Amino acid sequence: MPSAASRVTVEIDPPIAHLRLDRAPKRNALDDATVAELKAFFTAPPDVRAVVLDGAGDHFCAGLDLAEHVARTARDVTAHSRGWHAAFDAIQFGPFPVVAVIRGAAVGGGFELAAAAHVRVAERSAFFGLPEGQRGIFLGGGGSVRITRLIGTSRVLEMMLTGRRYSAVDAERIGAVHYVVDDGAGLAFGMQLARAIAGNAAHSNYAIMQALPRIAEMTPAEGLFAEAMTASLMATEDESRERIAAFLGGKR
Ligand code: 1HE
Repeated sequence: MPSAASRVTVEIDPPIAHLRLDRAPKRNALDDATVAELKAFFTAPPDVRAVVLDGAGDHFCAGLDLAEHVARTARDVTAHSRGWHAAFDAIQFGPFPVVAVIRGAAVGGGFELAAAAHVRVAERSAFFGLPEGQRGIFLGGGGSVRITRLIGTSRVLEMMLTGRRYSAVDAERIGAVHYVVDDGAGLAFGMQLARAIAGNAAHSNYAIMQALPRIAEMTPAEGLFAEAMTASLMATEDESRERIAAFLGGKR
């Protein structure tokens, strides 16, 4: 049953939820209402095992709603940025993996939003840019942390200075997206990936999305210890034993 919210449409087809930024006339620019709806979804999630996130119309997301931003004071901008951090953290470190399907623009905050997802599928029309320098602003939705980790600080710096846009194919080359598919094929492919993800043990998916990025920030010694602890917690779940036994019993 589809349920329409004002900015984000949620459609549940168990075990997958399909979230769609639904503000095509403004190219799905992220105003406060949209970010609040995204955060609300991920902090009080329905009983699903994976999410597909895309945008209505020809563009995934035009980033920050610039019309809302013009009158903000320095203090407002800090609070706004921290609000985005909380919302995008709720996505990255939420209850289930998120597959972003990107067509057209994923620029500024739109790229930052895509970077908070766990798997990124780009249709050939997709392009990625960070026009903050052109607008006289800066990243504020976690891009300094997440996008730099995806493609490296040097590339982010160069994109921001020169206004360079990466095509879908180039985005895959530099590690910004995992897949490039034909125009119009993204949602079906994203759903297929989400169903594969949902077929994993939920506790493993949770550990993969929660532990891996944190371990990546640890010293090697800390990381190896955290990895061993995570491994022991995962492997001793009843479901893990059942899955391993099923494999050994010939089930593929
Ligand atoms: C917007 C926004 C927006 C479009 N805020 N209203 N983001 C940007 O600098 C990107 C700005 N947008 C664009 O570059 C283009 O709109 C697109 C390449 C995404 C799409 O182009 P196009 O030709 O299909 O659409 P358009 O004609 O540019 O825009 C259609 C409408 O959406 C128009 O409004 P209208 O009332 O005149 O019809 C635009 O004003 C509106 N619109 N993008 C507000 N972003 C927390 S820090 C994050 C920092 C950033 O994200 S900086 C990057 C901001």
